[in-house]
Amino acid sequence: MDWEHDGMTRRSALYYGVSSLALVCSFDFDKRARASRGKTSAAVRSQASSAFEPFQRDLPLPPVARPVRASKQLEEYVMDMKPGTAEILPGLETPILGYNGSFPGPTIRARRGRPVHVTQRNQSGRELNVHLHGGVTPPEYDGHPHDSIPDGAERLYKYPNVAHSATLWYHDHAHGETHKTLFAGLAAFYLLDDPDDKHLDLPQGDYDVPLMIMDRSFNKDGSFRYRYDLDRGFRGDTILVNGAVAPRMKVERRLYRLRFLNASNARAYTLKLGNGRDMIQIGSDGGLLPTAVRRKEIPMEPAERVDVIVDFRQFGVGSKVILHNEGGEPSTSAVMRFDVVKATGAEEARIPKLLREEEEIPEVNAERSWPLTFQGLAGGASMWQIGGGGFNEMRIDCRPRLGSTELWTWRNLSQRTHPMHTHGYHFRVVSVNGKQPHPGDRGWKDTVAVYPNETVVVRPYFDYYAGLYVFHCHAAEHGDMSMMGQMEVVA
Ligand SMILES: [Cu+2]
Repeated sequence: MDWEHDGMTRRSALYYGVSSLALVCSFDFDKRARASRGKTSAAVRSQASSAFEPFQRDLPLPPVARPVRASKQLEEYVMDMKPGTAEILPGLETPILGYNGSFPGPTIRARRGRPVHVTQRNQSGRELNVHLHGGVTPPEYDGHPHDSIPDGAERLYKYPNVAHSATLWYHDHAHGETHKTLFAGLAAFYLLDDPDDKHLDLPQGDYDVPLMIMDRSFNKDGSFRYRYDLDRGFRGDTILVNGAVAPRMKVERRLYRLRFLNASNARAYTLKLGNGRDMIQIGSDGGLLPTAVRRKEIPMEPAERVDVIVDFRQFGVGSKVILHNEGGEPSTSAVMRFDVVKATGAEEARIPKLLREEEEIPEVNAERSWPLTFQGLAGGASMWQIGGGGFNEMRIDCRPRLGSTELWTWRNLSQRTHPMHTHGYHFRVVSVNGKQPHPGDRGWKDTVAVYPNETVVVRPYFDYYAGLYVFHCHAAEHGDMSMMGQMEVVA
């Protein structure tokens, strides 16, 4: 497998300045993909429009990973990162790169207080690593971009599961390559539950549904079609949920917990249910909010998670309720549809008012300011920068003290949105342009949208592990080139 820039290598693309070029790339898993290059999804659409019609397929659920060994103290998994195929468009096989060759990858269901060990075997033909996004993980298992698994090798990742219950996900974080590997399919859920949440009576089992939202474009033979755009990041013309084109899902007239994850390279969504029906937000990146928040629209930048409860009892049997992406193009405005059917049993879940007590956190120990800029370079190339510099593995950008909190100011001096992500630690959003953040953003976060010309102040809490971690923009094309810094948390 390799990655093409239509004859232009990444290096020469950088030399000539990718910012002004829209490079057409094809994810070249086999000869058929290569032969069909040049055909866009638009062409496919005109020939097989039904494949792209929304609501033609039932929502698939990602497979659930089975541990190879499990005890009360530990669960152990073995996974292969390898090529596979996915049936996304009827009758066509889409080559993907996936955990166990599946797209999306297998969901790991973990329990707070019980560690999970995952042996990741790299059979992909390229260097990879694994980042548990939102995980509170010792640095040696966090997936630092320069800490990779060579092709043919394997690596044991140990996740202690010490933090609160939350919707996490894992994905590749190879240096400079995430925009390709994430796009190719290396993404999966990691749902961390906490037995102490049981008293909340949240919807469970079939009524607790992970929804991985992403955008793609396709070649005529069904292979993914990628277009490099350093400025805006990749924008596809087709929305997938759990790997199906804008699917439909039968829902009973009862409460559902929906766990939204934006696993797109760079596309943001504004989710709206029907003509603006209530979604009750109960969680964000770092788990449950202090109190539930009623929302009619939910903006989601890449890598953000939002957990909501939807009360489908407000709809009659036979209702078809569309989840829209407000502000999407015509082909990217439908995300999925809920088809309401009769409830099979009594409702056991409820919508709790109080979800989690707000913790006291230590005083602010230091303040830092990070301007976010698009910098022209000699030779006409450009790069995204944090604090006036691109990523340099030899440079440590800050050294916070373990056990402290700090105030970090993201100042976006560019015309694009940057979803800023910290590894290893969560933060609270203190202010957005000097104002209080939206109540849905007042829980623990690990990724926050910083819109153009906006100033967002966050307060990271360096609570668990000392060591070297990265922080970066999660628009994959921005983070790779090279909007990323390093922090070394010192004990
Ligand atoms: Cu960015």
